[in-house]
Amino acid sequence: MRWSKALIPTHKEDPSHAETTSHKLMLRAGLIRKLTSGVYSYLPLGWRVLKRIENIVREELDAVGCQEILMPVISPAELWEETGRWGVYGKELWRVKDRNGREFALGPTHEEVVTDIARNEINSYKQLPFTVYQIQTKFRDEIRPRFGVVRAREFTMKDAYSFHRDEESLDETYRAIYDVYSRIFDRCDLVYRPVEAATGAIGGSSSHEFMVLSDTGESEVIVCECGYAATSEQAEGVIADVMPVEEPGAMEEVATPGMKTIEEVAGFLKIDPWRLVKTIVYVADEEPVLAVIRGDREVNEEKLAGVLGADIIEAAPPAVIEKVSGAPVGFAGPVGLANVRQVIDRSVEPLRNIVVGGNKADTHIRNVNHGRDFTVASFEDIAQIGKGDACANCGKAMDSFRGIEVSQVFKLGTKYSDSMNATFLDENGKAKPFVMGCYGLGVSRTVAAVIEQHSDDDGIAWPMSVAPFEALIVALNNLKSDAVREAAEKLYEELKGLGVDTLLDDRPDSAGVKFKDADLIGIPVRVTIGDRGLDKGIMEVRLRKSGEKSEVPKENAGAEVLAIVNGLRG
Ligand code: 9G3
Repeated sequence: MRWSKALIPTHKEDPSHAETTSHKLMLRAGLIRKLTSGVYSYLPLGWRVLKRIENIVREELDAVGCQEILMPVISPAELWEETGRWGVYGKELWRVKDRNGREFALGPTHEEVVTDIARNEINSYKQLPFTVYQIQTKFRDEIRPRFGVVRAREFTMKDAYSFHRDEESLDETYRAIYDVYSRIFDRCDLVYRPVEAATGAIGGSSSHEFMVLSDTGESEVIVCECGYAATSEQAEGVIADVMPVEEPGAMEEVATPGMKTIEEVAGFLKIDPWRLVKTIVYVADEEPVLAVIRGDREVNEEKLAGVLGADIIEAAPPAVIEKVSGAPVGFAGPVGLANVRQVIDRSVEPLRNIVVGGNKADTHIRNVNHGRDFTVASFEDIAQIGKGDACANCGKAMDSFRGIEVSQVFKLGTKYSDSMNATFLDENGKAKPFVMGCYGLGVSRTVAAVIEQHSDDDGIAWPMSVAPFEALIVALNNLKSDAVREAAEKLYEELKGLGVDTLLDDRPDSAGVKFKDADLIGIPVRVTIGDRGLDKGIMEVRLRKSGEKSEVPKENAGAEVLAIVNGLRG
């Protein structure tokens, strides 16, 4: 491609609204342009990278026998009603109507559609297992799209679905795809970490996410040197603080006028935040529930939902809090509310003489002791676990890092085949529901993840495996110097003939502009052709990532550059 004819609108300045490195650089290097909130166009460079990553995904999935298909973006509401998800998902499910007023979903994922295909086409155990995948545009009407393509409302996902006669067969595919993802991200030159993940509303028995390490990643990953790793939604662990052993004191109400927050009350009563045990009112499957936890810790709603066996769990609105506690927001507590279901975090067990809300306006109670002043049937683990907490496996203090979730694998079990009556006949002619797995990989999100890990102050430094071009020829002063123009054209044709994806910067711009742009768009191998070099019979080669420079003889430049590109192709 000739730059003078290409649509590569680079910018010197960071766009003010972009917060992350990848978002800034994808805009500055002319890879994407925003159409509307969370919706992007991919310009030539962005599109080429997307295609490079898609092809790596295809090669690796095809190599393990997955079959590529393409399902419709749009699917009828009736299908989503069969699994109950039309109602479960709120505004995030992008719904549209056709000319007759019939309702449809713009697909955020395709469990329903693919299970419909399976129930119509597969009827014997002999046809199992099989795995299909698609690379397709997904729609999720995010409440707050941000970070460019990382949390977009329209994005490209590879989503795969596997069908099995039993869990054992599913486990084999789960492991195979897990290994495929490792190969894909290795080939994309990404530093990643598979972690245990919450299955969430999708259901199913287990799940892993692949996290690409990035300081601006939205996910927090808790890790231990023993190998344990999990997202903060899911992380198990022990709050290992040693608490002072105290004799239980006499319970007494204290006036805490207008003090609602932990800081205000702890400050006023001159106590440590951990001693002020907070009570958060939730509504789980329409029932009020009190979650009781140390004042300096947060409730993990995934875990609370798990303890309650609830599908839908939400923090109670003020009206419910007042009704349940008989007090304004900020004064709820476990004492005297035995009629409301209470879940007490196990971090409360070692505490003595705690302070809790008094279930009365402007009132707290001090010297409260569980067992005596409120009953605890069993202590549960509902705490958000983080850096510094003890590993549940080995007891060591855990660490944390931030990451971008680029893919996820799920064991779905029969959740979808049961609700959609998707069955096959086993050896004995008995109808059985498919056991399913599903596997996602955010292709457009991976573009951003690569930039997060392969960029510097000058711009993007693409790994050769996903670069939009493999070599960039920078012709200096090319409009005035015939020698430069001819040598550049010759090398361009030669490299293309040798199968090297080459971009020729034949623009009339100055050397400074060309070198700045070269560093910004990050093509791995840059060949500079200028009069001074030609006079010495050489061309300068510079590797974008290392900055390493070398000279190649102008006669043999094509073969020399090919050798360098091959060295980086791996
Ligand atoms: C929805 C909406 C958003 C969603 C889902 C459904 C996430 C939903 C989870 C998955 C699970 C796997 C196949 C590929 C890999 C991920 N957000 N999930 O099911 F209706 Cl609006 O998508 N699906």
